[in-house]
Amino acid sequence: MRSYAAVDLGASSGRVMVGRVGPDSLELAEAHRFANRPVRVPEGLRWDVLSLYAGVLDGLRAAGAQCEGGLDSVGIDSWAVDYGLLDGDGALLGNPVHYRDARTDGVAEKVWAGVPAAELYAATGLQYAPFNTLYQLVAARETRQFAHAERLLLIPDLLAYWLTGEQGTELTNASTTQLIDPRTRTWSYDLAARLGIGLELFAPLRQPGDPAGVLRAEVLEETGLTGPVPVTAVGSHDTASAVAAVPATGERFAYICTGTWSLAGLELAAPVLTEESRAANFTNELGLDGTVRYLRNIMGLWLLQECVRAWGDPDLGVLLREAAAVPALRSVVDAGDAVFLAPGRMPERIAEACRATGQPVPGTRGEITRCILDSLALAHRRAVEDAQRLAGHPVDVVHIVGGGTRNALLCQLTADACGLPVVAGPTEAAALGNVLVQARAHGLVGDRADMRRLLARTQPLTRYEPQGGTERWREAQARLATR
Ligand code: ADP
Ligand code: LRH
Repeated sequence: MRSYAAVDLGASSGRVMVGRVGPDSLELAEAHRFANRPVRVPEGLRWDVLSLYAGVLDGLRAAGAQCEGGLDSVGIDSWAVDYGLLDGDGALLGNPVHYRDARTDGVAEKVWAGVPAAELYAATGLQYAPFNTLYQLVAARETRQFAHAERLLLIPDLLAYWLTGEQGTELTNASTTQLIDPRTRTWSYDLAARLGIGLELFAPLRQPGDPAGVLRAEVLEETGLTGPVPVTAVGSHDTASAVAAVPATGERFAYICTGTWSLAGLELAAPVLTEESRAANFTNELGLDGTVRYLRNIMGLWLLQECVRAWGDPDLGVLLREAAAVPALRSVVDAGDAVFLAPGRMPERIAEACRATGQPVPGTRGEITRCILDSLALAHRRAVEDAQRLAGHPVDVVHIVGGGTRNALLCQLTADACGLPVVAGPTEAAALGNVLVQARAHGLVGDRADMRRLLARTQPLTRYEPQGGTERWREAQARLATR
């Protein structure tokens, strides 16, 4: 048995998990979980990256205490696109900007005036999202802070740098910058040159499984770990790690990674770069072993998180029971719509969207929660259908992984909406994908299919069969289409 620590930072919480892997066994235990609370300062919305790093150190200490034989390696994954800037001495220049910050408002239109959106898609395969790193960089480059920057490290790479002193840019997360060509799986040099983005800002690319240094002496001292403890590059984009841990037993599957976001789509061998795919806003992010994560971003449980915050944190279980008692599909909103991206006033914004589409306006907490869950299931259905059509890749089953697997109503609604069986689990998929890539780098597991077989054998999974009513979902979809 070997022990691996997986640092997994989601937009709503961070955790350090311990994975114990043997030739035919895989166990995951939580060492430490901490809140990820962004902070609004006068200049905008920022990640509290020092508090996250403190959570990582606390987590590594707790992980070490759980493993008598010590940790065999550490891997780090987090949400995508965001970064820290370093000066020439390697010091962080300010708190990383949150991808929901308003600084990218209107930036895409300026970029498209120089490089049309169709050319950007052909070169990078990335869906339009205002927060893609490319647009963030264009928004940032006139600032004084940027003028002092000599290095850009994506969030997991920044934490790995603080832990080890070594710098790199892990590929799966680099693919979310919109500066990578998904065919060559390296930088899109022409595009960067046309946009005046200096690629020397980025540290050299790393592949999942590459060594990424060892914990520094001060880190060992602070965490009580005994060295040397290697850090291994994993699919450092949390969605790459989560997709690696989809426990599929064949090729004909779709996945939905549910957490703050719902990321719904397919694992493909090659990118889909057609104009139709661009119009449908599908992205081609890079996964393990030459795979492409062909998916659409859906606002996800963020919609509910923001309502819960507005309502003063009521119990989630109670809300979900209330929602289950509300009649289905009374009102739905477009859960893919970027109008829901920014924080604040979420119950009101959902009510406004229902009013604008001539549907009953949900009033109670239960009704609003139901509207969110119906809307998410509907968006899941659209993404799964569109992905199959656009990629010519039919599926027989939908796998749901991530925090949303704990929401049985959402899983059942998704099965009903898609008209397909849903297999829900694992909940901590990103951490498991992180652990398995470390184990694979150390020769403990074989290829991706072996990883998935091990997951299917060892992890608790729940199956939801569709219970009919597909026609009602089609009708609800039509309500939004005729807006
Ligand atoms: P992220 O990694 O983006 O921070 P997670 O995968 O941790 O997100 O998922 C968080 C979501 O999981 C929450 O927003 C919540 O809706 C859902 N969730 C967490 N616990 C429960 C629970 N006990 N019952 C139902 N849903 C839950
Ligand atoms: C999910 C995620 C998603 C990105 C978003 C910024 O945590 O990494 O894949 O699109 O955050």
